[in-house]
Amino acid sequence: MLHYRACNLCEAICGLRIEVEEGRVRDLRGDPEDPLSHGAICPKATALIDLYEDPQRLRTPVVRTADGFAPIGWDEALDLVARRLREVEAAHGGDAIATYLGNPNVHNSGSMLSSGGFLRALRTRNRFTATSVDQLPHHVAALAMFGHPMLLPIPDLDRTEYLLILGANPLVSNGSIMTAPGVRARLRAVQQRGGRVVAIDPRRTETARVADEHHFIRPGTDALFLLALVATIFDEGLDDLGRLAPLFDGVAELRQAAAEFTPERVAERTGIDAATTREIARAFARARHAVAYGRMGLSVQAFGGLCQWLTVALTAITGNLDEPGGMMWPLPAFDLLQRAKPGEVHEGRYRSRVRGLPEFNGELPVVTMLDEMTTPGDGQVRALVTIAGNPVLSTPNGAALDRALAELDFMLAIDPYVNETTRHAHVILPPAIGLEVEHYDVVFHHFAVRNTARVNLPVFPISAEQRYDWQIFDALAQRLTGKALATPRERLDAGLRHGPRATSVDAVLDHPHGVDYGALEPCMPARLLTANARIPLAPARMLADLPRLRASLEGETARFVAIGRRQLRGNNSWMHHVERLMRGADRCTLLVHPEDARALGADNGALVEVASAYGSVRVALEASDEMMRGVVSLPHGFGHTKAGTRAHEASAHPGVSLNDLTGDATDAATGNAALNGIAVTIALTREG
Ligand SMILES: Nc1nc2c(c(=O)[nH]1)N[C@H]1C(S)=C(S)[C@@H](COP(=O)(O)OP(=O)(O)OC[C@H]3O[C@@H](n4cnc5c(=O)[nH]c(N)nc54)[C@H](O)[C@@H]3O)O[C@H]1N2
Ligand SMILES: Nc1nc2c(c(=O)[nH]1)N[C@H]1C(S)=C(S)[C@@H](COP(=O)(O)OP(=O)(O)OC[C@H]3O[C@@H](n4cnc5c(=O)[nH]c(N)nc54)[C@H](O)[C@@H]3O)O[C@H]1N2
Ligand code: SF4
Ligand SMILES: [Mo]
Repeated sequence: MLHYRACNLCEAICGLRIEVEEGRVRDLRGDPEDPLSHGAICPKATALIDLYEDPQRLRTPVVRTADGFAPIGWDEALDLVARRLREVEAAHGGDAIATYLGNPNVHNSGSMLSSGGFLRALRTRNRFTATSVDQLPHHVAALAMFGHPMLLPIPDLDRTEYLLILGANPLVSNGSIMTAPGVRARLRAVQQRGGRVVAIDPRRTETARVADEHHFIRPGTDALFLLALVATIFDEGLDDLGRLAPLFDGVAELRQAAAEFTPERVAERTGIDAATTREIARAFARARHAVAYGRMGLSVQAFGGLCQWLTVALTAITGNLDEPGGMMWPLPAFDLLQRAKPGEVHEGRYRSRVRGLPEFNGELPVVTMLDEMTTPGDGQVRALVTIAGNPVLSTPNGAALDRALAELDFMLAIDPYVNETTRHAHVILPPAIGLEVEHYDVVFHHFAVRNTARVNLPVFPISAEQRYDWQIFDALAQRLTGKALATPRERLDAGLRHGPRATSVDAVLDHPHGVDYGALEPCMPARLLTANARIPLAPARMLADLPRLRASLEGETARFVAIGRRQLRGNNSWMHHVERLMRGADRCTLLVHPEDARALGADNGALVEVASAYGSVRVALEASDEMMRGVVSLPHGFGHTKAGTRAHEASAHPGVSLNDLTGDATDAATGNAALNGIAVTIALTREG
C-alpha cells in the first residue's frame, strides 16, 4: 500500500512516498510529485521508521517509583496528574505551575491545535517555550515593523539573485524560517540564473562551501556589519525604496542611526575589512533581486533583535521588501493571522517575578525559568509540565536546571521518550508520534518559499493502549475544567474553510501530494497590522538598543568564544537515540582552528577542558581550518550522560552539553538567550 505524507522532523516538510507491507515500511523515499519538495529528502527521513518501531519509545504512561518508572493505566495516570496539578494550584496559586513547550510541538498539528486548551486550563503566567532559545527576535522585529509577531517575511529563494546568508547553515539545517526543501538545489539555482550566494559565518560551513563568497565574522558582531551595509548604501546613494516607499516611516532616522557605523569603524570588531563590506553593500543594492537572511547565528546572540530588524531594513532600503526575489509573505491556507487586528497588543502585559522580564506573545523568556524555580517567595514555581521538550540539554545553564528539576513538588512530561529532562517527571504521558498521527503544517506553510497545502494522514493506526496527543490534552482539560476541547481535525477544517483559500480538509485530501497555490505574491499594504498602517524602518525600541551596540565597539574581547553547530544526522537533542543516524565517529567534538590548537599545545583528538562562567565540559578537540581564529564550535543537544534515561544508542555516544556552558546572557532587547559567542577558556587536560 502506498502512502504520501510530509516528513515532520524539520522545517523542510519534505513530501514522502511510503510503501507499507504487512504493517511495516518496505520503502520510504522522496515524493517527486510534491509541489514544494519535488522529491528531496535527507537522511533523517528514514528515522521516522526507526521512531515508529523503536522499542524504547513509550506507548503507555509511566509513573515514577522508588525503583524507577513503572507502568500505569491511562485513566489512573490522568487522574493522578489532574489531582497533583490541582493541589499545587490550590496550595501555591496557578503561577506555581510552569510549562515548557519544546520544538516538536510546532511540527505536530495535533499538539499545536489542542495544547492551548490544556494550557489555558492551567491558568499560569509561567509559560516558557523553545522560542526564546530560538526565533524570538524574528517575532519582535516583525511586531515592531509589521504589527504582528507572526507576520514574518521570508526570503523568496526561488527568484532571488543575491542571497546574503548570515548565521544560518541551511545545507545542514535544511532551512529555518525558510521552508525550502531541497535547499542545495535551490541555492544552485540562484547561481545558475546568474545570482550570488554570500555566507557570513564564523565557521566555513557546508553552506559557505557552496556559496560564491564566504566571510568570517566575529560572533555577535553582525548588527555592526549590517549597519555598515546600511550606512554604505545610504552614503553612496544606492538606496531605492521601491513600491513600498509611501508606507515607510523612519527612513531618515535609519540613515542617521547607521551613519556612525561605517565599514571602517566596525571592521576591527567584525573581522570583515571595510573594502569587502562596501563591495557587498554595492552588490546587494545593485542586484535585481536581493535578500538578507539571518537565522540562529543572528538570533541567539547578544544583539538578536537588532540583527533581525536590520536584515529587514537592508532588504527594504534596496527595494526588495514584498517583491519577488526579496522578502515576501506566504499566504497559507490555514492562516494564523486570519483573525488578527491592527494594533493589537502582544507583549508587556505582565512581567516575570524574579528578573522582571516582560512577557511576549503570552510567554516569558526561558532564560529565567530556572530563577523562577529556585528563588523562594510567593509565586515560586513548584511544578513543571513539559510538552515535547528537553530543556536540560536545550536551554542555558542546563546542569543547574537538571538539579532544580529534582526538587520540584510535581512534574508531568508529555513525551514519548525518557530523556535528560523527562527522567525527572513523576508521570510521563506518551502520545503517538510521527507516522502514527494526522498532521498539517500549521506553522511551516507560514514560512514556506512557495504557497502549498498538504494534509497528512497516519500511515499506521495506533493500538488500543495508545493515545494521540490531543486526546491527552482533552482528557486533562476535561478533568481540570469539565469542558471538552475541539478536536484538531475540527479546528483545522474550520481554519481551512474560513482561511484565504476557502478550502477544507477533504478538498486538500483530494490532492495526495499536496495542493500548489503557486509562488509567493506581494501583499502589502493589505496584510499590514501596524496600528497606523505604516512600516517603521527605524522602530524606537531598536534605536533604543543602539547605545548597547555602540558600547560593544569598546573593551576587551575574549581569547576564545564558543558557538554551536548543527549536524545533518541530528535534530536538537532527540535523534541521538536512532542507531542508523549515529554510525561512524563520535560527532560531539570541539572544532578549533589548527593555529589555535597549536597555541594550546593540543593535538587533534586531545581531551580539553572548556570552561565558561557557568560550567565546564571535557571534550575531544578537532583541529579544523573551517573555524575562524579565536572561535570554537561545539554541537548542542549532546550530553547524554544522565542516569535513568531510556536511550541506549544516545548513551553510547553521550558527548557533552553545550548548554552546561551557557548561562544568563540574553539579548536585552528581546529576552532571547544569547547562546552563541560565549567567552570560554580552553586547557589541555592531563589525560589529553
Ligand atoms: N546552545 C544551543 N542551545 C540550543 C540551540 C542552539 O543552537 N544552541 N538551539 C535551540 C533551538 S533552535 C531549539 S528549537 C531548542 C530545542 O529544544 P527542545 O525542544 O527543548 O528539545 P528537543 O531536543 O527538540 O526535544 C524534543 C523532545 O520532544 C519529544 N517529541 C518528539 N516528537 C514529539 C511529539 O510529537 N509529541 C510530543 N509530546 N513529544 C515529542 C522528543 O522525544 C524529545 O524529548 O534547542 C535550543 N537549544
Ligand atoms: N540536521 C538538523 N537540522 C535542523 C536542526 C538540527 O538540530 N539538526 N534543528 C532545527 C531547528 S530547531 C532550527 S531552529 C534550525 C536552525 O537552522 P540554522 O540557523 O540554519 O542552523 P544552525 O546550524 O544553527 O546555523 C547557525 C549558523 O550560525 C553560525 N553562527 C554562530 N554564531 C554566529 C554569529 O554570531 N554570527 C554569524 N553570522 N553566524 C554565527 C554558526 O556557525 C552556524 O553556521 O535547524 C533545524 N534543522
Ligand atoms: S530535510 Fe527535514 S523534512 Fe526533509 S526529510 Fe530531512 S528531516 Fe524530514
Ligand atoms: Mo529551533
